[in-house]
Amino acid sequence: MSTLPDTVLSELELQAIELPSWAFGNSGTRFKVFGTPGTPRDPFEKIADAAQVNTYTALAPTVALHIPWDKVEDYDVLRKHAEDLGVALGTINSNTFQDDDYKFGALTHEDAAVRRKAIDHHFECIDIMHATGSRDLKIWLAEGSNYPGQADLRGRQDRLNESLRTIYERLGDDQRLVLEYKFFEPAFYHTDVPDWGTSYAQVSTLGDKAMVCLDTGHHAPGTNIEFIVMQLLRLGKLGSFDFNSRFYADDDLIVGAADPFQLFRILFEVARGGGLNNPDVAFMLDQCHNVEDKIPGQIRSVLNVQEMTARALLVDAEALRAAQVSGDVLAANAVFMDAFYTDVRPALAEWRESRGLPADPMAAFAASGYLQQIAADRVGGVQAGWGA
Ligand code: PSV
Ligand code: MN
Repeated sequence: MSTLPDTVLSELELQAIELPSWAFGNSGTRFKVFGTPGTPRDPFEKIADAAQVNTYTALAPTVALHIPWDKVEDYDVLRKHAEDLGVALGTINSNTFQDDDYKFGALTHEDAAVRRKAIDHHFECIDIMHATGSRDLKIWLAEGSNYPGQADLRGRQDRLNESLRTIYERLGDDQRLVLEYKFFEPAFYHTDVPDWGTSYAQVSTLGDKAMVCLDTGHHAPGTNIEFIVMQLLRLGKLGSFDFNSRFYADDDLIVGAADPFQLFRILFEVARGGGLNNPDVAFMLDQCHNVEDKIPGQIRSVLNVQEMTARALLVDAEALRAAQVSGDVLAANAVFMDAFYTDVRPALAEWRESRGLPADPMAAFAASGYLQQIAADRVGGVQAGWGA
């Protein structure tokens, strides 16, 4: 395929994928964190690196922050810094998973004082959102238990609802809350928000400004994630994606790396359900680059999303529908697979060039010397890590 249809290009032109600030810091496993020369030492340097991704792809105009990892004295200054680099500050992620008080829960804790502390943290996040101009507050809760009988499952669900309501009521008119689910980790027996159904049950009681966040790595192996995408879009409650890929657990690898076909299927359902370039559905990455360079890792990630979106948009909807209606199983599957197997890379390269972007953003970034420059410049200080 040498060119893509205008209908596809007009959708691709609007695509925006938010980058996680923490992807630019050092990260690793519980065994070892390998440092990289030039790793950012503060949120300003993380945003400078994120802006590089947008410069070479025009796909990543916003950067998500994690609080307290990205706390700064003055958020107006950080906001201005981002704008000067051609990007904006995006989703604010709360963090109730790294404080001793939260050992047995935060928003679900038995002790009202601990719940109050966790709620106050979210109030602080909302204050930051006002300063950064962010719309979304993303909440992921590391809450659960390890042993049967350890916790009162029902009571925790009730306290969670009460805490979320208190946070929700604090949101501004244009702000939203997105509640992320994850089936296990750090708790191994039960998790308080383990699945989309629980997130949906919780946010549905709050109101229109509360939505579900779907992190692609947060499902049991074999889960049909595109079915969940379809259902949440159908219910009007798919607020955002945390894109990444996984082989085993919550691996946080480059989106589309482990299973490009799954990413294609997800993006097909997004497009089918009206979720593409729909402001209600935020596309974000939630990844860590443990052994590869971080900026090229993010460039590769946004390109993977772009590529699979293009392929998903190539599905011949009429032919697919006709085959489905007539019960022609193999023809329907062939229409679907034809689009998946279409190599759109040459056409995308040509299209990028026509828009004044590099045909090959990975090569252009590598040739820019930016990585060598930051390795030379960022000497001294403490490199930021996942969690700092
Ligand atoms: C939890 O595993 C999670 O997916 C949440 O989105 C956190 O904010 C993020 O990872 C931290 O890396
Ligand atoms: Mn996530």
